[in-house]
Amino acid sequence: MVDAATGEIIWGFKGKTTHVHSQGMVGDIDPEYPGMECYAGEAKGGDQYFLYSAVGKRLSDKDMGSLTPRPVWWDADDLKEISINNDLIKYKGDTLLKTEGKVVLVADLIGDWREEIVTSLPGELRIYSTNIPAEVSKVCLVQNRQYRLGVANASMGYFYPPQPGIAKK
Ligand SMILES: [Ca+2]
Ligand SMILES: [Ca+2]
Repeated sequence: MVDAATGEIIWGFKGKTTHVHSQGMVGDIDPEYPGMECYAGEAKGGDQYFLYSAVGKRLSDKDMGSLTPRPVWWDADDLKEISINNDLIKYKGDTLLKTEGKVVLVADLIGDWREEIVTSLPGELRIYSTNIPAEVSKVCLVQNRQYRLGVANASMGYFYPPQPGIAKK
């Protein structure tokens, strides 16, 4: 974790690593720890996994089942669910959805603040959208410039889920 303004390292893993995969996951998945959790794992000969709280507490060293879990706002609470392979799960909880095909995009396409999951199958592009009613109304995420750039970037090769920016105070 690096201070974006100065480049100063705030926290990190101090042990030896082999090849930490360039993708991981950042999202608020665990209500016990404020803010967004961070996950990564090793590929190419390494077997370590890292789940940290926003302030750098190591929460787990277990494999989540993918080097590229995708955080998704799916149900109606503030926490993100996680798309891992073809399961959409709540962290430490239930499976909410099973998808088919390769996940190629997670984005708020339809316009409330929950996100759709787009998958690719032979001859088919499929969009999964939540059917869980929300009791809170929020501005759709693509109104946020940083998020919109993230969605656009997802069409250019490696897919990294978009994150909304935070207004500067
Ligand atoms: Ca959290
Ligand atoms: Ca949620």
